[in-house]
Amino acid sequence: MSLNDAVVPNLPMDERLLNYQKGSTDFALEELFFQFGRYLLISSSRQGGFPANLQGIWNHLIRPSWRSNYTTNINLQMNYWMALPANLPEMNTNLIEHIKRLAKNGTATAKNYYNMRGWAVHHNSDLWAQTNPVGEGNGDPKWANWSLGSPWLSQHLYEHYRFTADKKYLKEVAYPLMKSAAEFCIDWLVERNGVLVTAPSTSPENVYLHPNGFKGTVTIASAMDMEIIWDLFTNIIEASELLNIDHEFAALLKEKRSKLNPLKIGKKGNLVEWYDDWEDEEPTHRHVSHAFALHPGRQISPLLDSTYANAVRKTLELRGDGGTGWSKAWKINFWARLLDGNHAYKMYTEQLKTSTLNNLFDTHPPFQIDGNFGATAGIVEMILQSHLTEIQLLPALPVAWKEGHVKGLVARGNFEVELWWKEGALWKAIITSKKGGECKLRTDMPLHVKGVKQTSVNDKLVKQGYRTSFQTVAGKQYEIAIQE
Ligand code: FUC
Repeated sequence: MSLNDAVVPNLPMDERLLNYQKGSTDFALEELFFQFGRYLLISSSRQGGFPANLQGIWNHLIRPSWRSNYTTNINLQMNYWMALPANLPEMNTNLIEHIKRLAKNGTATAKNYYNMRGWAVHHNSDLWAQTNPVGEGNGDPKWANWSLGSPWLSQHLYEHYRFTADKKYLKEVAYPLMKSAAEFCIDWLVERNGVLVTAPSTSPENVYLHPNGFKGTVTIASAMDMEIIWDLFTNIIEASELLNIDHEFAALLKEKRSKLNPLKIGKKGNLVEWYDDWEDEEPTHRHVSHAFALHPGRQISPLLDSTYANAVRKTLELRGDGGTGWSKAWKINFWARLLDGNHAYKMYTEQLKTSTLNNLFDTHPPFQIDGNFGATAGIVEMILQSHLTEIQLLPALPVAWKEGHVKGLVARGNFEVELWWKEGALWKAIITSKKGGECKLRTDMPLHVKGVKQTSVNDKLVKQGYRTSFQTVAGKQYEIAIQE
């Protein structure tokens, strides 16, 4: 990646960071932090080993913070968001292998704790793939009793397919594990007033103020629960169509999905986090779990429905731009998904200014590696998105990055993307099709694909309103130019 032809200042890193924190521009540092995230995953998730944990391989303490474990209500997942779009699929295999181990242990947990089918994973895990509820019987339920690790981790199983387009893997590895996680969810859901809810339910680590005067953490049907289950069911329905298998199960999931307690919009225009529109004890709480549907989910997008997208935007505004290192990193991704490049960039600069140590490690505080990985994923989201049905080129480019070039990013469908931009707008792109198939692009301007028949839909009133599609052949490169 290169931004604005940045020149590397001849200064040690601590001085560069200090200058940046005081307001100097350093686009080379912004590039470096992105590459550093990739380097950290290459170093801490070598193929054949374990997934990167809270401190990666850099923990130096005998009793590290949070035991340097795997926290599954955001942190483990954040570590791997960038693996596929930043072209490190080999590193992702450690996560997939660990999910297999979790599914094995989690089957016993689902059976022994709840007498349910499928596999369950709770809020903390470790090298031994622990899956049972944590807290030794007296942990605060806001973390100890969060039980939807298996559907969330199943998203990573499906995303591995979406990026690699490897149907054999989907059929043999991902699908059976996803289906088993869905069985747990089906058993976990209960019907109340004609809709399906989770009970008990929490919204990771947050506390609500009930109008009756008590503080609570346990509710039913938190928005995040509904969104995670929607995500898994949607992925399985899609996978069953792709593989042409298991149509009856897909039909059951369609029915269940349509009965999930609907997402609501609150009195402040916010997306409601709890069963009802209750206030938060800490309005700027670091977790923004109910925005899962925006990222890493794909249920809410300004390109799908502006009402819900505006509600998440309001929620993010109410939560504010503060938070721990990983919280800021998540917010880069959220704002990029809202197609607001300037706000995403603001979060990126905040990350570097207030949540980064002199050696460029993220700090919660203390040091926690997830913020590095989450920020790296956020940069990709600013430049390339493909979570909906199209590949979006420069969906959230900030004004500050006037010129740039990036290569080697990957879009779902297994398309490798190289692109250039000038004066804040796309100038040229080269797409390498790794698996063939239709390539569908979304941009802010009309495109011309050299040498192939293309179809175009142009709507300049909508952001990313130009849609161009063409058939590709595996192994071929396609040059995309801007239509003058
Ligand atoms: C979750 C977060 C904390 C911390 C810990 C490792 O519990 O709420 O902020 O990141 O994981």
